[in-house]
Amino acid sequence: MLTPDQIAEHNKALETDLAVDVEHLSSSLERSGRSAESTIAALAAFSVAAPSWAVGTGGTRFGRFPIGGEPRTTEEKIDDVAMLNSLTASNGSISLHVPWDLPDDPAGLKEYAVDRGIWFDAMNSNTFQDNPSTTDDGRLTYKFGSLANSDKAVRDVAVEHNKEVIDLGVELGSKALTVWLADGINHPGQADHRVQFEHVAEGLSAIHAHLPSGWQMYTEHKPYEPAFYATVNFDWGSSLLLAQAAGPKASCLVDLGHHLPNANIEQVVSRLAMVDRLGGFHFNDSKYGDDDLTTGSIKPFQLFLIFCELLRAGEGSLPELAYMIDQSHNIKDPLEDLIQSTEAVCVAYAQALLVDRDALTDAQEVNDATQGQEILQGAFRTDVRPLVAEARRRGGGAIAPLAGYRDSGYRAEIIEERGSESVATGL
Ligand code: RM4
Ligand code: MN
Ligand code: MN
Repeated sequence: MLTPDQIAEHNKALETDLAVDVEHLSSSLERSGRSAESTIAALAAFSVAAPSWAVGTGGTRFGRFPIGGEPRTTEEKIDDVAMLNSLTASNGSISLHVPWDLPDDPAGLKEYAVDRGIWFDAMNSNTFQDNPSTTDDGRLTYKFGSLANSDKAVRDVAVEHNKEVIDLGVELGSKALTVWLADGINHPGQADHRVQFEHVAEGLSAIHAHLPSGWQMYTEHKPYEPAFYATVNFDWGSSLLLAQAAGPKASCLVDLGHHLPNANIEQVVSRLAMVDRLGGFHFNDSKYGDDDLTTGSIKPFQLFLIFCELLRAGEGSLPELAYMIDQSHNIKDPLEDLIQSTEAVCVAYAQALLVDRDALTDAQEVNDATQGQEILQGAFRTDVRPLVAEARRRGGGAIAPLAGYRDSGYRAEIIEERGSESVATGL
């Protein structure tokens, strides 16, 4: 990770211009009664978790092209996230995926992370791949599902695995478990929708019973893939039913790529928040399906509207949810993609903070659709990047994190250290 001195050196050349830009934007916002300072303060307090499975290169079923220097261990993944956070000052945590991450010495790993200013966000279980240690040395398989499997022995090991992930999370200081299941049906007639749902509900409630106090559990829906005809937890409605069946500490996690085309995700967010079952996000962007593209690169307006709904739910402040990035970096340097995604999340958040919510409510009350749109567009079209950069600078990060990353030579350094052939665990 970059030292404060290195960051200061990078910032030195950019500080004067940034101050001018912030000043200019502040006065233009003030003219319409909005405050740059409060936006900067809110941004400075915001952090989005980095996924441990996305600091290596992603692949498709057609191929995978390792970038070089991919982390070989969870410690090296933490090093990458610490590097990212030293630049962005907004990625203070890592979300682990088990067994892709399976530390021998959890206490040592926790210390390693703490030393680098990183904490552990939600833990992710994995019952979408067979894992000899959890599937009884290969005798049992998740080929036909995990919590939904017709074989009780398989369902039991899947529950057991989730409990072990919680136990590991407790040792690391995490406070939540995210359950994304691949369970579903590939061929009509293969299994019964209702029976599968009931099995999953029962399994989730057994996992829920294992949650320590202060813990949360998130159900993450996805319409298809790897099951191509039906997925048990396929939409927010099923996710809500499953969270309700699991218990009071369960809520729904919205992965932005896990919706059928044209789904109104901001409305999904509104509904889940309304019933107090919105748990968190996996940020990414999507053109067709679970594309895991750079957040904000395809539908930035949607991202902005999602943040508007979040601020609506939190009455002007961001609710305390699990905010994570979940992406697959197939051709870009993963750290560069995470820098861009973090910037996009912060930009959308800042723009949403600029919405005059009282004026919007007034316009809605008199059915002034034109004015309602003006208010949203006015905020969305504001170039808030100086505020985001200023928040980063005040948090000890780089004014221009992408340039800072490129100038640092980090990738070349880790290729030297880890080799050009290393392949991180993940998909
Ligand atoms: C899934 C889903 C999960 C993630 C896996 C790797 O599509 O998004 O959140 O853990 O991919
Ligand atoms: Mn996800
Ligand atoms: Mn996904």
